[in-house]
Amino acid sequence: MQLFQYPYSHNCAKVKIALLEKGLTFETPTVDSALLRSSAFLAMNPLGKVPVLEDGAFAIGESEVIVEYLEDRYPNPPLLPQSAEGRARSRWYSRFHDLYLGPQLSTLYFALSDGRAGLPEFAAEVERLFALVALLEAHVDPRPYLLGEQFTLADAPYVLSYHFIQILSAAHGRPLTDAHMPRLARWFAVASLRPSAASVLTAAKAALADG
Ligand SMILES: N[C@@H](CCC(=O)N[C@@H](CS)C(=O)NCC(=O)O)C(=O)O
Repeated sequence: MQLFQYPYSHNCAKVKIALLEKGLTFETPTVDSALLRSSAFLAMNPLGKVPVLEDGAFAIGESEVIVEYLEDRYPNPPLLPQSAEGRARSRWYSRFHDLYLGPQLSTLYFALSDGRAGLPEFAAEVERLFALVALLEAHVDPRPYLLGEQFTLADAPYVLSYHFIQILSAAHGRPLTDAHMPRLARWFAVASLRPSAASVLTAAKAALADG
């Protein structure tokens, strides 16, 4: 199995965590812009974006589609709760991440990589990150994971994004620390100890340090 990816991408991190949690063996080829635009890659994902999972003759893109595929194809250990309500709650966290928090982090990340972090034009974007984090902080009640005792797909996307919340807010001059989000900090203190999370965080931090 191959996961085409960027090591510092929160979308790719989510899939890597799901693969590791399921004990699957996979390789993680890092893509470059030439590969993303190649006809072979576009045949796997016409959007020309990572992550893309290749599993034998089957290939698919979009992080949430991939983790749902993994759950269907390799159901043990499960990463979704049994109940319809639990599965819906898990998908709420995934959607909140993918549609709101993740894109906001990407906006602030691109400002940083373009050398525009902290400029006044991004003040409203930082404010929007604060609002999203406050909304999430008010909603969560980790016990110790977002849905209770089981680590699920609800938790997976937030592992790397929690780190990004801290480093990007600091880079833009308005650090969001554990003290601003104590419930999320409590969740991260437990979730980040999982081997899957620790491995993804280590790889992402090394890639970010390399520039
Ligand atoms: N909704 C997609 C987002 C994928 C995405 O934006 N991937 C970025 C990396 S995080 C990418 O491949 N960017 C390369 C490009 O757009 O050229 C998912 O969840 O997989």
